[in-house]
Amino acid sequence: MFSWLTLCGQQPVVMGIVNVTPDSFSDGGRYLDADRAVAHALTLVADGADLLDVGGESTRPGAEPVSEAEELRRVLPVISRLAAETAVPVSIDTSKAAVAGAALEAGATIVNDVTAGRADPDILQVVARAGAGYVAMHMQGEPRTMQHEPRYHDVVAEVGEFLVERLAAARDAGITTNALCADPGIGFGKSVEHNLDLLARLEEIIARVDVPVLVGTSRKTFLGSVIAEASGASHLLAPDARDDATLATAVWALDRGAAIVRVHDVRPVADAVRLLSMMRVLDAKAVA
Ligand code: PMM
Repeated sequence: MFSWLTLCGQQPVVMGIVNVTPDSFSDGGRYLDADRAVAHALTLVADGADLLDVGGESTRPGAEPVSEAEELRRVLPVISRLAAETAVPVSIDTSKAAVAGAALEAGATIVNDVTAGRADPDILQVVARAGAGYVAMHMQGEPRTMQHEPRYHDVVAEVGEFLVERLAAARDAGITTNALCADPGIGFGKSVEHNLDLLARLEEIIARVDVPVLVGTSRKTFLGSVIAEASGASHLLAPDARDDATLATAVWALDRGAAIVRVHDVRPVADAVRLLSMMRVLDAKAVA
């Protein structure tokens, strides 16, 4: 039975991203071949990743859906090899119940669902039956259109409400509370200001959902926008030039209480987690 408490109860953890896709926004096409994807994943573990998130369908803004057969063809060989070759838990980034089921049989122990069970509600029973971990993420709209004028009255309140409702649906389907994790879905149907508000008021979301919270800012467009505006640049930085900004937001999220950060460039974030954990111990001693 998977438990997030066992994985991140003591200190926060770093989820390394393994995209086996031709079109992800920052690393599309680099690890489409299973050998390359596995080699990359093992490098992330050596860099300090505590878990690996394997995805076969891009969720970048404007992305077209991928068939179940194609998604399975991309992810299954990578998951079965990683389950055999590393000790860290493997998560499958999918919204399809059949892909989740096959990935769990191949050795994954977590399902990361960017639709929080809305795209294919059977996914919740699949997770419950397997005793797997589950990440429920907030998204407004769907990847093809989600960045066309996202609107909220109060983004933090609405994302919090959505997550509470989807976690209840997951519990109703039989997923235990210890197996649940929530994610505000940075960049999924949100403007730059919405993303910054969610980070600034992350503690409100964490207090509301009462399960570990995962935050994924890695290389996302809003970071490029903030840096371009601050530096007066006329164009966005390329995604893999956003790793310093990713580190800053990961440290912010961890300091506010995030339990899991999902990143492409693992090493600096893993170092930051170690340092933050040491500082927390010293801080607690100084107060006592
Ligand atoms: N972001 C992406 C994909 N999957 N899953 C969760 N839970 N949270 C995220 O923020 C998230 C995700 C998009 O980034 P990628 O294309 O670089 O993987």
